[in-house]
Amino acid sequence: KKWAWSWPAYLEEEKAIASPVKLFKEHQSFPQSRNGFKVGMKLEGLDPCRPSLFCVLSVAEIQGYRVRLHFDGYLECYDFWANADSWDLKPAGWCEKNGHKLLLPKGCKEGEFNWSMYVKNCRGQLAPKHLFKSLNTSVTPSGFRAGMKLEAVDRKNPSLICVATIAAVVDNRLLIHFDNWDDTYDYWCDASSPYIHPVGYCEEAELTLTTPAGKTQTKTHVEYKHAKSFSWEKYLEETGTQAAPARAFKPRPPHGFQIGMKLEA
Ligand code: MLY
Repeated sequence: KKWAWSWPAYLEEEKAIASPVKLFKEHQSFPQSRNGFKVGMKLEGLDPCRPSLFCVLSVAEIQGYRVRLHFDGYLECYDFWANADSWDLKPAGWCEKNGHKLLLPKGCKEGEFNWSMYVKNCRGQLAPKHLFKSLNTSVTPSGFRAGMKLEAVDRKNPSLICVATIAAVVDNRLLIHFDNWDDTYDYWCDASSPYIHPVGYCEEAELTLTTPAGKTQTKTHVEYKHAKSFSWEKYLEETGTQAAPARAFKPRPPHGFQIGMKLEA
């Protein structure tokens, strides 16, 4: 006999209740709720595996409020899902306007790419500007400025907190760059991100601060990690830079977690 799985039977068996529908927002409840994007529309967006690099993308699939995005000219295995209102999605032309590099569709030559020609040639359609929520909401300036120094988590090596610089600021998003490292480690994050800390945080938290790799490149970051000689005060003076002011960092409520606590993840 075939046994068909069903929610009502399952809930009864488990003596469980379904989360009440009224607790969900419209875009969570209705699969047909539209986010405005359509399959085939083209846009610019951040590569989640390289979160400092904007790329030419096409909408490949839509599921409720989420969209699957495809890198033009690349294999489907790189496709990724994003929320329709994500800051990481931008209309065509945004990078040029804001002075950021755009990864072109595979095969396109630098300097020969032009959005209007491109969509015409592939009979595509640009995603219209009004679909991008992050462009249409005003933000209160965060106090962070390009050039300021801070301590930031290296997302490729997430156990490291390192000496870093704000390379760019747009809205309340910061482009984080690691001093004396190439830009493959760079990433955009929110001003309220737990990845970033004010100068002096590691010392206060008794954590090891990973200091900038030496200019000679003879020492690895591991050796520098144990270098006792690094001083923020000296470094800021030497580089003629400024620390990001502590007041720009938003306090977060205490989380209550303690070492050893069990949970499901
Ligand atoms: N294993 C890598 C770690 C690089 C860390 C870079 N961060 C600090 C930006 C290496 O030694 O090359």
